[in-house]
Amino acid sequence: MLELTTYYKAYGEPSASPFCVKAMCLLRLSGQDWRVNYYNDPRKSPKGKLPVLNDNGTLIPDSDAIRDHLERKYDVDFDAGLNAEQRATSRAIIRMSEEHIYFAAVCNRWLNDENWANVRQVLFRKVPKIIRGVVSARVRVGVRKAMYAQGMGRHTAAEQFIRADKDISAIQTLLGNKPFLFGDRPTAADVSVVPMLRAIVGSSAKTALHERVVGDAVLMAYLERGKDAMYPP
Ligand SMILES: N[C@@H](CCC(=O)N[C@@H](CS)C(=O)NCC(=O)O)C(=O)O
Repeated sequence: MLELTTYYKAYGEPSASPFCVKAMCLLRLSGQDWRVNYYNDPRKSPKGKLPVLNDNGTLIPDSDAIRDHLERKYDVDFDAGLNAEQRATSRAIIRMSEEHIYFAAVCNRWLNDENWANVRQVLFRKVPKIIRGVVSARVRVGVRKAMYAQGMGRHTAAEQFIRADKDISAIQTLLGNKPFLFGDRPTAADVSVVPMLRAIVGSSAKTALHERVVGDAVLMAYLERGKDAMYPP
């Protein structure tokens, strides 16, 4: 049996982490039987992050490695039907989503003071109330340092928005009027993009980034379609 360790549900998503949701989508689309193991502390996982897939005792950390594993071991091709150029574009979309939009989303969620009270309440709900303030503040300091080191945290919220806005526009252009990024059915790029943008939709504060996604009916219809087609039932 395949078991996926992920963060708990939050903001209407099956996990607080878009990477965990992505891994759930990969598992659903793979057609394999799997179950979820909710856990909020990534420190003991092989790379100190979640998701982690346990395939009969073999641990596979990282959603990209989970994809490779499913494709190799279970003979799945998440980009079936795509030609070489489309596969290359897919890889670029995934990188833009996971290595750029993601960091704008993290800053929006964790570092925006308008969001913080809600984030602390939702993401730290399993932490006893008496230590919740201390624990959440410590984690937030870690996120701030990580975002500074990565680079996104060096920009103001307005600058972060300008950067993410261009990426979202690129996704909209690539999507056009199609149901999914490469046609009528979801492929690996949708598996990455949909949870990432839906994590922004879940932001409790009406930030510019949140409004950018929520305010676009075509994009919102795409995210809803993606949820129906890829999310765990
Ligand atoms: N490249 C990884 C990224 C996973 C990741 O960044 N997970 C975050 C949550 S969204 C995490 O567990 N962070 C914990 C930490 O950095 O301490 C993947 O694709 O799985």
